[in-house]
Amino acid sequence: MSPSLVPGSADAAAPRAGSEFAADMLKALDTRPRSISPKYFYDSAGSQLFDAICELPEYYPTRTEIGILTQCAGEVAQLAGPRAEIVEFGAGSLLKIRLLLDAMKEPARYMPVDISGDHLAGSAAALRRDYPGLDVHPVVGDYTQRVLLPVPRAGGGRRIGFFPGSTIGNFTPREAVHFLEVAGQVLRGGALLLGADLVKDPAVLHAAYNDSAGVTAAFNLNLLARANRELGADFALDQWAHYAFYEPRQQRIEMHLVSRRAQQVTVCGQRFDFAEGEALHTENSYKFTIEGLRALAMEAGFRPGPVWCDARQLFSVHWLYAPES
Ligand code: AVI
Repeated sequence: MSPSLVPGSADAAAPRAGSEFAADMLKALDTRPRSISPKYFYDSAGSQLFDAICELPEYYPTRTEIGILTQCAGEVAQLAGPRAEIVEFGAGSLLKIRLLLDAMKEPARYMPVDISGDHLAGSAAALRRDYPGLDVHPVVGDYTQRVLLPVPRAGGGRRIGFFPGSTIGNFTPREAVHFLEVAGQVLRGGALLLGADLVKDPAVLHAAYNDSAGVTAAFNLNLLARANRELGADFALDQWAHYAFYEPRQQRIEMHLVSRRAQQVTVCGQRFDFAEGEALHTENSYKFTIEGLRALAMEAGFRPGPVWCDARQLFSVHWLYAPES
């Protein structure tokens, strides 16, 4: 399931020179250093590639987080209390939300917030079928901005936010604090259950973003393939290299696409020169210490609660109390 980092729209056959993707790609190519938001990875091909990444032996975050959630679901249910209303930021993974719903006492409402209505409709239908007593209420919107949610139900319990997968690591620290501030307003008086990948041996991180099957490389290169499909671009994919490395000072994985030779590329009818070795920066994936993540949450007005980790300290799941007012 895609992490729904406010994904772009699905594939389109015709070039759409006026789209947000077009504007952001042209801006990225015109600026130095060249850099574009990772949200453009997630067209339908990119979302499928991301699902495949989550299954890779080297990509530990998904299965580690599922293991932690399986272990802590009972405690989370206690903290949440009866008749909780769950707000998931992104349409998310059905498996992860089911782990919580199965442990909770009479969960009252589930509100996934995602920019892609199609994505939401699919998961909502499956959950309605399996949890007949649950009010499944998808909300189409950009969860990094203030979204309008239905008023709390009469007699309902606490509002609990859910933001798994360490998608918070794909934001800049400033964007992360902004997201948490927005989430804090939505969850007022409730709490947020947040998944965050941890700082660790760089070799483990390196392998996770440079898998031997080349799926992460295909995921990165799909950005150029998407530009070819949607923007009438002419990126020759075999002339670009996937480059991912851990930058310890910033505690982040950086992903880039590096030009294998001097070349010219046309995007939306405009020409751009790339020197050999010149790069387009496509993603940051920040890693956190437990204290660092808690400090970030406090900056946005949350009060840190319990934290759960796996035995190898690869990944963390945080209970964060939202501001009261
Ligand atoms: C969605 N996000 C948390 C993933 C990550 O690990 O930063 C995206 C990803 N990029 C390469 N592999 C996975």
